[in-house]
Amino acid sequence: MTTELDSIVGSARDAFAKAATPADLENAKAQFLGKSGRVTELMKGMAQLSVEEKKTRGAAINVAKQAIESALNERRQALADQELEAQLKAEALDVSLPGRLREPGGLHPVSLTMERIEQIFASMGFDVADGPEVESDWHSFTSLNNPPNHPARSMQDTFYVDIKGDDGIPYNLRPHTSPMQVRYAQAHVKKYEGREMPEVRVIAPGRTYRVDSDATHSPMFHQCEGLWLGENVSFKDLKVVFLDFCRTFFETDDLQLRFRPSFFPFTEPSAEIDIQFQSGPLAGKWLEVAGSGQVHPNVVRNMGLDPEKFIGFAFGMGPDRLTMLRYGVNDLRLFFDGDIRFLRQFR
Ligand code: 2NL
Repeated sequence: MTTELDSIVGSARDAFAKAATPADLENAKAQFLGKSGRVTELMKGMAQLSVEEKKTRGAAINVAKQAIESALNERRQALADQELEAQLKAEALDVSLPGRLREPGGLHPVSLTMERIEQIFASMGFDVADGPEVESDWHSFTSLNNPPNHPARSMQDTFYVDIKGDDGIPYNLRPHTSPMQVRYAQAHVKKYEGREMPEVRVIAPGRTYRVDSDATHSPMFHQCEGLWLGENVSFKDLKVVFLDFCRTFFETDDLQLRFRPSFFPFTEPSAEIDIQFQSGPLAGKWLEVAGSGQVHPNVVRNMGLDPEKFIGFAFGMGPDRLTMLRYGVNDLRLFFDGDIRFLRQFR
């Protein structure tokens, strides 16, 4: 008798131990404690026994039943622990893993220069004008006193697109930002229609294009032009404005300016502007930083102004070159390679 119960308890323990999942375990439980489980069957078999026999037999079956239940609970707990452990392992957060570093971004060095130029000229009362990079032939050349087939056009040889303007001449990628100054001046004149217009004072920063590519020339480069037209604006004003700009831009008063006679179709007279630092790594060398001149009467007229009344100056400079000078960069192409190791130095 005892051996039979012992063997049932033993096989229950074996069955529970073999159950690999809670579902397996519940199935195994049914084989012993379920409606037609082996323990339940033993209880049913007690019906014919005498009261005395029922007592001892019942007690023995109960001991066996409790042993099976406690084996069951033990196994349930073990499986639950096992499951929890697997889950913890799977969902583990490794708090020792270093975070993914998101470095702060920054402006491109040439953009820093552009913003700096805009801010300095704005402080001198210049408007900042922004406009199309694909231009009509009239805006890029003819309005600037550079008619079709004029040899001076080769100074600003640029790229053309497959779209023709009203004049039958293809649109171009602007070789300078002067067309924007012509646009700005025309719009400014219109705004003052019928009223006295005091002056035009504007800079035009932006991307420009020319057929040129080496260590100091890129087919796409930046330019910032300036224009100041009024009733009595002279070369003296150009000198003051440009010297003030250079000293603020390079953060030094230890700087000389030199105007060297030159030629541009849109100015007469024309001059290259050179600067020389009196101290620092670039001291003693004349560095060309801009072209300039008194705006040609034809150009003033093309802006919708009377050249007998309005006179002034214009200049054009290269922010790429200014950036090279300010930071000591020796190859222009570094600005356009997009190498993060170079660019992050300006952050
Ligand atoms: C250069 C030469 C220059 C101008 C740009 C200009 C603009 C208008 C009218 C007259 Cl709207 N002139 N711009 C004048 C002289 C020189 O730039 O090679 N710069 C890097």
